[in-house]
Order: sequence, then C-alpha cells, then structure tokens
Amino acid sequence: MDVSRFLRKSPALVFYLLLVIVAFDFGDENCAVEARHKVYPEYQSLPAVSVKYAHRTGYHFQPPKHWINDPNGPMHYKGWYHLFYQYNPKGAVWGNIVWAHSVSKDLVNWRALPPAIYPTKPFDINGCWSGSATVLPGNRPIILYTGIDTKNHQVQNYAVPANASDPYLREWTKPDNNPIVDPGPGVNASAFRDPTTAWFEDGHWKILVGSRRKHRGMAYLYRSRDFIHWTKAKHPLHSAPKTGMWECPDFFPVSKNNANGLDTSALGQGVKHVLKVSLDLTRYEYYTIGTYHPDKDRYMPDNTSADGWSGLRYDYGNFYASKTFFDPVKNRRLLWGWANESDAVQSDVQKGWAGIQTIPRKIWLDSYGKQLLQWPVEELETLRGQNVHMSSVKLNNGEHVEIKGITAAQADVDVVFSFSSLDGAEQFDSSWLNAQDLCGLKGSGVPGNVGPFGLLTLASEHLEEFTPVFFRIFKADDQNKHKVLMCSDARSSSLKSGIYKPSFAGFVDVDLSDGKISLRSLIDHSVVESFGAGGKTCITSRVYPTLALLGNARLFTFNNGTQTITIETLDAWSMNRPVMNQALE
Ligand SMILES: *[C@@H]1O[C@H](CO)[C@@H](O)[C@H](O)[C@H]1NC(C)=O
Ligand SMILES: *[C@@H]1O[C@H](CO)[C@@H](O)[C@H](O)[C@H]1NC(C)=O
Ligand SMILES: *[C@@H]1O[C@H](CO)[C@@H](O)[C@H](O)[C@H]1NC(C)=O
Ligand SMILES: *[C@@H]1O[C@H](CO)[C@@H](O)[C@H](O)[C@H]1NC(C)=O
Ligand SMILES: *[C@H]1O[C@@H](CO)[C@H](O)[C@@H](O)[C@@H]1NC(C)=O
Repeated sequence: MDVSRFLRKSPALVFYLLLVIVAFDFGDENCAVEARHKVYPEYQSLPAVSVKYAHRTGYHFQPPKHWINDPNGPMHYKGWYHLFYQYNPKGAVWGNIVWAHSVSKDLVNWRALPPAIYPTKPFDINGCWSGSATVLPGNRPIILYTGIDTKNHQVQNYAVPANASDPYLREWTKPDNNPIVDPGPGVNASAFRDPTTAWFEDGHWKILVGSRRKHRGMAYLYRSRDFIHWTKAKHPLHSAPKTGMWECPDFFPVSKNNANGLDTSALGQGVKHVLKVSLDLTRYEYYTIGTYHPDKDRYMPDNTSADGWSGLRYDYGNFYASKTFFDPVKNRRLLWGWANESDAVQSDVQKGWAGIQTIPRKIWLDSYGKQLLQWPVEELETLRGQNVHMSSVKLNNGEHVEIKGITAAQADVDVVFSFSSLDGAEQFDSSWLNAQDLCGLKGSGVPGNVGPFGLLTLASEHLEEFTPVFFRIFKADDQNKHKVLMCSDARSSSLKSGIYKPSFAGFVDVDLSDGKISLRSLIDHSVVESFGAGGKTCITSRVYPTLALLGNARLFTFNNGTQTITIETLDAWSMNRPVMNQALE
C-alpha cells in the first residue's frame, strides 16, 4: 500500500514540528535539552537510494530501510506475535510517522505487512504516534494511539481490526467517534501522549497517558466502562518532580513468587507493580517497583526504588520508549525497546536506515523484590550455530585471549567468571554516584585489582578498535560490602570521529559470596546488548567499527586487574540470520 499518498497532504506537520522543538532549562540540573526528535526537513522525505550493509544487524529487528523508533502495541493474536512500530516510510530520519506492522510465530523470524495506522482523519491528520494494544475479553484486540489533530493537539484515539478473522490483522478501522480522550482543561495539549495497555478493575478499564505539568512528570489515569467513554481520575496515578515530560509510561503487575508473567489486570496478594517512564529530557528511562492502591487510584513506589533521575533502569545504554506485553502462550511478560543510532545524521541518510528494536526480553521480579531481571527470549537460541566452549581458563593481569572459530561480528556469548578473593579490591569512593561517570574514569585500560575483566567485543585484530564489556569490583563501607560496576564502553569502538561514543555503565546489585559473576553479550555488527549477573544490569551500545567489520571482527576475553580471573565456563555461538521483515505475500 502506498501511504505516501496520505502523507503528501500534511505539509503542516513539518512546520508544526519545527515550532515545537523546545529547548528549555531543566531546573537545578542546569542543562538545556531539546525535546522530542530532532527534525531535519531536508532529509525526512528523502527516500534511501541504496541501503548500506556494513553496520546493518543480522538478527535484530529492523525493516529493509528507513527510520524506526518506538515499539508500539505488541500483542499475541491467533497464533501470531504482532509488533507495530513508529516508522518513516519516506526517509532515514524521523518524520512522516506511521504504525508499521510485522508478525512472527517465534519472535525471531518476522514478516512485514503494510502499515496498520497512518494519518487520514481530522483526529490524526498531523501524526499517528505511539500507543498500546489491549486484548479485550472474547479475544478482541483494540489499539489506543496518540493522534495529532487538525489543531495540532495530542489526543488519544482507538482503532479496531477491520476483519477479526484475519490472523494478520492487516487492516485497522479508526471509527469516527474518535478521539476518545482529549487533553481537556488544565492539561497541556502539546504534552499528552502514549496511552498504555488497559487493565480491568472494579468494573472499569483503566489506562495511563504520559504528560507533564511544568517540570513535573505525570501519568494521568483514565477510566471507562465501555472503552469508548473515558473519565479522568481526580489526580494522576503517579507523578514526580523535576523529571519533565513522561513519555511511553508502562504499568504492569509482576509476581512476587516466580518468574511467570501476569496479565495486565492481575491484582492481589502475590503481586507487586512496576511503573516505567521514558524521560524526554534525558532520553533515558527509569522504573520503580511499588504497590498499586486501586481504591485510591494511587501507585506508591517502594522506599527501595529511587523515584526520579537516578532511578533503576531496564538498560543503561541506547534503549528508549520501551513497552512490555503479556505473552499468554508462554505465560511471560516480554519487553521491547528501541535502540537508536549513535552516528551522525548524515551517516544515517547515507546508509539509508536508522534504528533497531532490541531483542525481546523476558522480564520478571528478582526474588528479593528490589529490582527486575531480564533475559533474551529463549527462542533466540534457535539461531545459534557454530559453538566454541571453554572452561577453567586463567586470565592473568594484562592478558587477553581470543575466542576463535565463530563469526565474532554476529554472535551470542555467555560466560561465567570467578575470582578467589575480594580482599584486595579497590576502595569505593562514596562520591562516585554515577556509574557512567565512573566508567569514564576507570575504563578497561585503567589497572585495578578485581577487574577490569570481561569481553572485548567487535574488536580489530590489533585492538585499534574494540567495545569492552566488563566488570570492576570495589570494596564498600556500607552493608553491601562491595560495589560492582558494569561498563559497556564505546570510546574505543571506532576510529571514526564525530560520533557519540559513551562509556555506558550501571552498578550491579549482586551477591558475590560464591566468587562468581556472569555476563552474556549479544553482538550484532553495530549493536552489543549485554546482560550482567543473570540480567540484573543490562546495557545496549550502538557502535560503528571501521576495521572490526564482518569477517574482520574478533572477540576476546581480557583482564586488566592484578588478581587472576578464571573463566569458569564460556560458550560462544555464531548466530544465523532469521527471516527479517520480508513482505508477507
Ligand atoms: C477476513 O479474513 C479471513 C481470513 O483471512 C478471510 O478469509 C476473509 O475473506 C476476510 N474477509 C474480508 C471481508 O476481507
Ligand atoms: C506545553 O508543552 C509544550 C511541549 O512540551 C511546552 O513547550 C509548553 O511550554 C508547555 N506549556 C505549558 C503551559 O507548560
Ligand atoms: C521501607 O519500608 C519498609 C516497609 O515496606 C519499612 O519496613 C522500612 O523501615 C522502610 N525503610 C525506610 C528507610 O523508610
Ligand atoms: C589493559 O591495560 C593496558 C595498560 O594500561 C592497556 O595498554 C590495554 O589497552 C588495556 N586493555 C584493554 C582491553 O583496555
Ligand atoms: C540516541 O542518539 C544519541 C546520539 O545522537 C543521543 O544522544 C540520544 O539522546 C538518542 N536517544 C534517544 C532515545 O533519542
């Protein structure tokens, strides 16, 4: 289907977006940040002439060309997983956004369908932005999304399948009684978007919509008996000062007792709740774990979850606008996130594409209840090919050992490291509040005692380029006794200059009494997705090697700490290519 036909009619969108890019002062943080996506009018309707393959991923979700951002409305319906996503059909930068649509039987092989939702009506003529799917009783899917209307207001619309017998749900109808939620008095119509999946409670459906009031981030709560008429609750479900616009809120229950996922409406004794928001100001997300009080229309984060800027993150790297859904097939909750490019916008235009979705992750509550755990879906393992196995290999100070025999540019590595003692570990300085800054200070080349040790991914033969993913363990004064830093450091990832090469990092809240720590990395040409300590801390880096490309990429383990580290076990696999978004006939 040719959606450009519909889009040609909305040049107003371009002008509007130029107007709404707002630079504003963020209170005490004193940093001016541009809100939302940067707009490049000269590129946004410039179709790719060709697609460059050097940095394209082998097994991550991406369309054949052009720009993608937020994952939208994931769900399972009649045997198929559906993933929609924000997509520019006309260029490799943000613009002309539609809901692109793909389906999969296994979350690994994907088939592309025509866009499901695109601007056609007064309530979405200037944009079809992010939203969620809810499967109503009787297996009736419904999508809620943000439309930009004729007045350039953000409103919430619904869409239903045109033919519910079609398992691919190719066509969607946007009824004329839209919008069903408008900002109303007191709500900023330029900051009101990204409706959640609905949950059912006490005779009502409930949803959240992200917003802000001055510098306070807000999740407005709405209720409805029929999914069509919605009433705003007296106060937001939750809000937090100085966090700015809350994009893509996600609110869901997790089990206190096991790793199974729960339907979004689950409530009761064995249940905690999670609220995640994407901060437009920082372009990072954070989540809290807490208690939902449906009678009071309130959510209260636990006192162990920092609520704001320094909160827990699903991922400490390029990971944004994420969304979970309940997978009834395997009783699990799955998480999708968007990993944007880190190169220059001109490079995106040249390569003809920008943005990927991360590998879907199973997500559940850690048994001690203070954080979530994440792990790549087990289906990914069907792509594993050639395997290399190692065990009981010592890594002395300054050593690096190559893992040979796999395609290092497209691989899955799973390793368990051990150390004999933490007695000599460096002292942690309590002024080191920010993990990313600390990684910047103590990179893989800064000698330590227990660490730095880990993997050198997407490395060139003589290490002119490499992206180290590693741990460094400190002694701490508090009751935890130690502090573990995990880094995914892009600073040496590419000889190319002028690209964003951050030293992403997070702390790992892990019990080290068994003297071991694990690391898994999914390496895929321009992305390294890493899971520390069984998924306690996750970091995604986007990198653009110039030498460590394709067959020239290598993988090493390394240790730059004085204490010898042992590789207890290591498995690495070449990863095969799935079917990635070929059109479904
Ligand atoms: C609805 O979908 C079913 C299953 O794909 C198909 O057989 C039927 O022809 C479709 N109906 C219409 C009106 O398109
Ligand atoms: C409403 O939101 C827009 C976009 O974030 C912002 O530019 C504007 O200042 C806000 N208006 C008020 C009154 O807060
Ligand atoms: C945190 O809350 C728990 C109860 O949920 C309470 O036992 C504990 O004392 C609180 N801690 C602090 C520091 O407030
Ligand atoms: C290990 O440390 C040495 C000395 O600082 C440095 O030359 C080398 O590059 C480091 N290795 C890594 C992987 O950073
Ligand atoms: C991804 O790109 C980098 C480099 O341009 C920006 O610094 C990030 O803000 C951006 N992230 C998101 C979520 O847009």
